[in-house]
Amino acid sequence: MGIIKDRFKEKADIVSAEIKALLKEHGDKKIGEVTLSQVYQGMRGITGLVTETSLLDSQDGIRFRGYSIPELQEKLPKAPGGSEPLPEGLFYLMLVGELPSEDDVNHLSSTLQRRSHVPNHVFASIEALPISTHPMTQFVVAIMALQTESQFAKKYAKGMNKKDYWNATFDDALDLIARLPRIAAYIYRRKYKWGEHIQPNGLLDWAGNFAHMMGYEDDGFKELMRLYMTIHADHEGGNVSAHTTHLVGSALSDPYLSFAAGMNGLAGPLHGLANQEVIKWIFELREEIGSDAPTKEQIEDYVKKTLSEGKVVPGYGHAVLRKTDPRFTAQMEFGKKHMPDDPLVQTVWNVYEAVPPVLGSIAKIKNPWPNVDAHSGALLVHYGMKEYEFYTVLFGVSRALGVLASLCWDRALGFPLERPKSITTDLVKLWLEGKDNIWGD
Ligand code: NMX
Ligand code: MLT
Repeated sequence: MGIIKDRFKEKADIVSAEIKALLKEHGDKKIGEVTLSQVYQGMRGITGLVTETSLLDSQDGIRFRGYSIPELQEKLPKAPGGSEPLPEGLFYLMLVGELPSEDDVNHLSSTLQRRSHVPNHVFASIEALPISTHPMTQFVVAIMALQTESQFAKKYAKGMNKKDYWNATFDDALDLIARLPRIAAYIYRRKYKWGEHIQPNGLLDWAGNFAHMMGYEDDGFKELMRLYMTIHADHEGGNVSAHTTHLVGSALSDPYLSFAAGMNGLAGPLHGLANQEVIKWIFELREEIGSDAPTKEQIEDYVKKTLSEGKVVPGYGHAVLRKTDPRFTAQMEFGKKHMPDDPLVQTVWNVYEAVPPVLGSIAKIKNPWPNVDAHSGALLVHYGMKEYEFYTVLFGVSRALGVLASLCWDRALGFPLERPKSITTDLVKLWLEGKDNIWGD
């Protein structure tokens, strides 16, 4: 790991010096104005965070260190015989800020293999939970149990110089990323495959080995996992899982504690749990109309029914995006290449035609287009993974790449405790009456 760690530190030192100079000269410049509505409505559009790993554009979608998803598919190293990017390569890109060579990615793959040992008490903690426990709860419990291994926590307890925080964070991030596939696969096999576990294959890449440990040997599924783990990895810093990991990390909680917190956010239905909700919604639609191939009209009626019951249409809408999510498009392309005749995948495409006009006709909905979660489940079902409650765990394993790379940057740049100001409605009323200045000290 030495080489990649050294490259990261070298880059971080340069950026750190740049930020110092930038703040010295421009620290007083205003970056925006905040309205009362923004304060009450989820802080939409308020720029308040720095996240180096990726940037989201409302029209074009996500770019990782400047690279779009099709560019990553072209430029990142692939597995032998494969055509999807290796997610290890994206991790390197987010961490170091440069595209990796094949050797860099092979080095990272074997480092992750070497560091993937999961202690027995983690499996025992999972086993202590009822089998009915939601996979995301099992996942978070396992991450918390693994916190016993945190090098950051141990070094901090002994007394660590703040200049060394980044180093221990880097080691914890690598260890966690190495171990998560084993933990996730264990939960999957425990809950859905009668506890028949599969040992890792040390010759495979990170995502290929994850597919193998879950029991999927199909090359198509392994390629899907490489694409899936790449496109779900990061979505700039304001989304719930990234922001939570960053916020908790800002208290110098170690990477295990911080990541577990982020995963609790990912488990919410408006965030990562939406991927299970989408496939559940489509299964219920098929059940209700008694057909595997609902027509556009039947889908439209079902959307209207969902809305009339006061529910959201899962997989559609976004807090930032205002166009079709390029992560949806990448999955659609994968579907066209590998399974164009699959009826469930075709239903996802019909839903894509039917939903936007309905949601677009409702004034309050800012984005009627699909997000990443609208497509992923159908591809997984195609390869036999029908257990949709598990889907958010896959999202979580991938999200580790982005949020933990960001945590390394947070520590290397010495970012402080995050603590925004809050106000009360009584104070707002006084301010509106001219009796108090809520923006004052
Ligand atoms: N179905 C029904 N209503 C919707 C939808 C939708 N798909 N999207 C937005 N709205 C409603 C929203 O609930 C809100 O209603 P109200 O004022 O009554 O509370 C109104 O439209 C305005 O919302 P927006 O400003 O357009 O969206 P916001 O930024 O608040 O929320 C989401 C973004 C993603 C939470 C929202 O679009 C949603 O709930 N979508 C469905 C769940 C989903 O797919 N989440 C996954 C997001 C991606 N991810 O993986 O994290
Ligand atoms: C994500 O990938 O985190 C989601 O699209 C949600 C977001 O960006 O707010």
